Amino acid sequence: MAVRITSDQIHELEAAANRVHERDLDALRAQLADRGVDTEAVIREVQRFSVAAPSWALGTGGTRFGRFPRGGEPRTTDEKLDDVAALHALTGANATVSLHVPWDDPEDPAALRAYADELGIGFDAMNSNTFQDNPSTTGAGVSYKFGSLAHSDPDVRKRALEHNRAVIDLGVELGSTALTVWLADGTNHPGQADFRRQFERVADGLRELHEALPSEWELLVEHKPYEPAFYSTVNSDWGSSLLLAQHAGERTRCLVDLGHHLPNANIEQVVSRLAMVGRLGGFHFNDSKYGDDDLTVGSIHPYQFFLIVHELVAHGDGAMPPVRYMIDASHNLKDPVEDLVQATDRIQCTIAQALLVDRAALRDAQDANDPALAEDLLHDAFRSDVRPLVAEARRRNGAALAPLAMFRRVGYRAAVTAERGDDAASTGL
Ligand code: RM4
Ligand code: MN
Ligand code: MN
Repeated sequence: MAVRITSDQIHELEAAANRVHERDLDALRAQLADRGVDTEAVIREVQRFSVAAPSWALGTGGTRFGRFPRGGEPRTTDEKLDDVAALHALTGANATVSLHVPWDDPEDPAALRAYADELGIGFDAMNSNTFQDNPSTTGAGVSYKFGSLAHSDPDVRKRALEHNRAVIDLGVELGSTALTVWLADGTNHPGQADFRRQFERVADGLRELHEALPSEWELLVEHKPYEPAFYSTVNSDWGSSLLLAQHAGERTRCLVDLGHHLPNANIEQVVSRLAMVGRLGGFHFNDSKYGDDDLTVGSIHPYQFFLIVHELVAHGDGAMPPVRYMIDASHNLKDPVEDLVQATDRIQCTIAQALLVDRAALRDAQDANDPALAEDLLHDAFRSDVRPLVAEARRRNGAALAPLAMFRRVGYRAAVTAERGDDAASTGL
């Protein structure tokens, strides 16, 4: 019997904490009212927001130097859904899961969908995997060692397209409406392949995929500058990604993984550009110090993350615009669910902070060429402690005031470890 966390249970366990919360909330409300902030609007927007959990990050991640699994990892996609349901109960903001195929390879998609429905979880973008050979998708005589959609061999390209189409078919059965394509295609050695021919093959492959999209579906292309390809990547940056999206068709948009930029890239400006031309498709939230570190979003560069969310809220005219929000992380040390709780909390807090920016005053300061004032307007919002507003949004959604503490209090990991065992291995990163 799966372990469930319920709103009633949370409510009961947090009864005593409510008084302190209300005191903090009243104090903050009074302060923000003086600044002319509509706190109810901020709470409502945080309540409305949801971010998909990555199915591939519910188990322990690893590096090429090792992996240190913990107990109670989900053994099946059903058990991954159980973990997402627990996460959603705690945060009120993870109503969907993003699957990765064939790491997730359900035998009975209708049954999986029915189970997700029962848990109140939906399916966000599907992810295809043509970066690993897998007998069930690659087949005999074909390998992605030298690429997939960019491969010189038409058979390999055909197989990669077939896999992507199969992922779309599975997504249709699950009620998803998007496919995210991240390719490892590239080169490790100068001269290994022709940049242009590789790019053209990928562009044509994506166009074929676009043609195969059901109505209501969109295709997301995700760029990444390096890894596993160490010399060149076909979809290496937002410019390449935009070219690919434009070539593929109008329902193809660019997905921005926050860890997929070379050091010091101005990601908030990338977001602004893509949004401006209607090609911003979604996000993979995470943070990084050096490369694609897949650390908790906001843990290394919280101000940069704030500036990104500020661009979004400005673009959405005071609301998070309707693109796809997903977390993409790898949990080598932390409990995966704990990290996802933290990531979701950081996103919720950053949305609340970005909503505090006085955008009319900012525009005036920009037009008056007053960079000091403009910066202070951002700084005032970023320095605000919005945690009581976020806790209130969660409380109103039936979730926890303090989700990490609640996760520990209900003993979720111990309970699932008793059920799933100490050495359960999850598929994924
Ligand atoms: C990649 C990229 C993709 C993810 C894989 C597992 O670096 O971020 O989004 O699907 O990792
Ligand atoms: Mn990603
Ligand atoms: Mn990545």
